[in-house]
Amino acid sequence: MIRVELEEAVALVTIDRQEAMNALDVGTLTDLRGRLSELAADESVRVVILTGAGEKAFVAGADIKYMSNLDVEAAKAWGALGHEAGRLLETMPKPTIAAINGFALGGGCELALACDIRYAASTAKLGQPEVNLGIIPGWGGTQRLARVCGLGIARELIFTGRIVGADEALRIGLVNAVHDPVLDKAHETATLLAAKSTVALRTMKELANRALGGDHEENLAAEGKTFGELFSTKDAKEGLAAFVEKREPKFVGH
Ligand code: DAK
Repeated sequence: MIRVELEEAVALVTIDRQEAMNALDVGTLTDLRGRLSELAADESVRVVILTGAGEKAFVAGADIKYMSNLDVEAAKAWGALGHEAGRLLETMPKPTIAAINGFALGGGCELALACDIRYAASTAKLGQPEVNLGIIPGWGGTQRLARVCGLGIARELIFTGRIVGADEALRIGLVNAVHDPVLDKAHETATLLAAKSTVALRTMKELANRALGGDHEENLAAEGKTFGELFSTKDAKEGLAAFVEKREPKFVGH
């Protein structure tokens, strides 16, 4: 089951399947994709936090019992469903924050990797142990772990399946901070971001998503063009004027 709680402009999405360490079966993942799609389109929601229910797990992966019976076609569809959820987190026009409250393994680590920011509780354990099941990370782990931690670290972690604790995750850049309770840290950042210009955040996210791919020259050109275009927005005028007038800006999102 997926719970969505709205508090002002922040949506807290909780994956709740505690009897299986919040592992994702078809129903839960389909539900998650649907809720993320709604939140992506909902302009009243400015920031999305993703977490797991209970104290033990964020998400302990894709459901291994379900996967043990898949044929090739079903496995491809299962991979596509996870990719869709990851792409929503990665591309929705607002920041996404993973609050990693315990095990984030396999598909769980991959969902966290698709978020813009990751915070971990000190008890968190992260990794891509798929190799121990004779399979590979199938929801973005072979790509996004390298983008977040660098290719050398990513290769070691996906080849060995080694699980890292919160402190090592912080050291290798897999998480942005370690904090207990982790949801407090996620809410603190979400509140900060919710007060910023939504059009500036959306535009930065789009550009940052291009940072490690495509043509560098073209990406810089896109930044330059978009930077100029933003000067037509009320938020840019307001932000610049507020600084000059020594007051707090009030952003309207366009
Ligand atoms: N799937 C299904 N059930 C799981 C599960 C999982 N990933 N993780 C935990 N559970 C279930 C356990 O089976 C147990 O259920 P019962 O036996 O009580 O019915 C219950 O949760 C409690 O777990 P434990 O008794 O094992 O609890 P412990 O505290 O002893 O251990 C643990 C916690 C998280 C260390 C352990 O449960 C564990 O190692 N779980 C598996 C972690 C894992 O290997 N995760 C990666 C899964 S692979 C692809 C698409 C997707 C993927 C790959 C390819 N393509 C289509 C190409 C994704 C792959 C994965 O995510």
